[in-house]
Amino acid sequence: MTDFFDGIPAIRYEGPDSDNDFAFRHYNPDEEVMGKRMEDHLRFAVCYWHNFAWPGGDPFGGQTFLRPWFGDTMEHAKLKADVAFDMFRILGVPFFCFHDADVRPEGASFAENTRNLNEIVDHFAAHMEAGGPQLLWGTANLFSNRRYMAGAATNPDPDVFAFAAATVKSCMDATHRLGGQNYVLWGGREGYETLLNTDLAREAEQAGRFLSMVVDYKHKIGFKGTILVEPKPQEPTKHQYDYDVATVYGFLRRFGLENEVKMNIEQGHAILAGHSFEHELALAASLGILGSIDMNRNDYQCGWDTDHFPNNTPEVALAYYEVLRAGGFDTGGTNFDAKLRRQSLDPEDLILAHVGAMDVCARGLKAAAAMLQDGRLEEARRARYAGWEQDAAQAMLGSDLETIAARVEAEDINPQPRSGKHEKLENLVNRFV
Ligand code: XUL
Ligand code: CO
Repeated sequence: MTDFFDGIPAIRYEGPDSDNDFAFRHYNPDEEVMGKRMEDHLRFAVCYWHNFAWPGGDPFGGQTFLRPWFGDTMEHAKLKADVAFDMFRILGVPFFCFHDADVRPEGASFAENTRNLNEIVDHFAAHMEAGGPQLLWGTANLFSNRRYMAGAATNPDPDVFAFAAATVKSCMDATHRLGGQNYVLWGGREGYETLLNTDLAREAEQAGRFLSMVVDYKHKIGFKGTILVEPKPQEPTKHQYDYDVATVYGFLRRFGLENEVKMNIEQGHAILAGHSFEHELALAASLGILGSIDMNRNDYQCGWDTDHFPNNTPEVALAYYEVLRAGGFDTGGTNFDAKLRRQSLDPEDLILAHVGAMDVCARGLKAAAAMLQDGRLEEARRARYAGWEQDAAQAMLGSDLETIAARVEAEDINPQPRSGKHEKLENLVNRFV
């Protein structure tokens, strides 16, 4: 144990009437919701990068956080890991997530990067065996280093493709070794800044081959976790290829990967793409590719990827409604890809941010479960399509335009519009959130 969080107790559930900042009011890991423990529904994960690697900079100012583990040596990296596992224990989270670049110093070569990564992976394994959380997912940072400024898999330089492929291999090995439940690919700079220098067809082929190799390697090493792609429409590039769930699904179909890869859907990315979070979740569920979620919102006025912790129960409730409707998480979970505001300097700020976020998610989950158990929303949806349950309607789908036209004429079919009951359904939702 380090002394970074000295004086901060392990967080426990004390119920909604508690006045203790360092307690959960709603997140009660053992409480059953729809026959399953809350912890097993939500599967919370703390992310390494925003909490332990981000120095607090913004486009107008540099570092604000002064952390004792900031530095480029393996000793710094191990101290960082020790503090991270202290925080995981205080919060009682079952999972964490990391990129290679969050956890190890940057080496002078691929070989040195891999040596550094493997040494930290051993250090993680010791913490995990001593009762630390499990790994929800691992991933490679293929966007921060200057070598990736024109992309990784989609780079015009084949040596960058090679370096990225080798790096992903090393990160999949690390994830496999730690028993990770998923492996994530977010295409950080897979997109373009200007069409004037970009060959769209070539870059899509490169990205397709790259993802196919990732899937092949997963099977080769016997990794049982899920490969997840995380969509985002822009930032850092002007246009990212993995724009949203629909776009990525088309890409997966094109390369025959739709049964191999699922989605890691982030609330803030959904909104940047002009969708709601629940839209992206419902669409992924309808396509059979809902994998995991990054539960972090953006500031609605600034319209950028600000990675705030969630604090809006009604929004979160609609998201978990889609997750529960889809049968809940399998290998996925709720990762907080969220960061403090840069004035939040104190160690306790890291803890309180997660306590609030976990409570908001717990409230959202309970509201979602209550809506589902109440059943009126699903009954209204079923009733709206009830006509399609009739034999004639089903037969029509296997028919043709001429036959349908003849039936419309013979039976004098003349449809009468019916209310969609939009406001009634919103009022119903508001009784639960
Ligand atoms: C970037 C983002 C990433 C991915 C992992 O917006 O969300 O942190 O979650 O690379
Ligand atoms: Co994310």
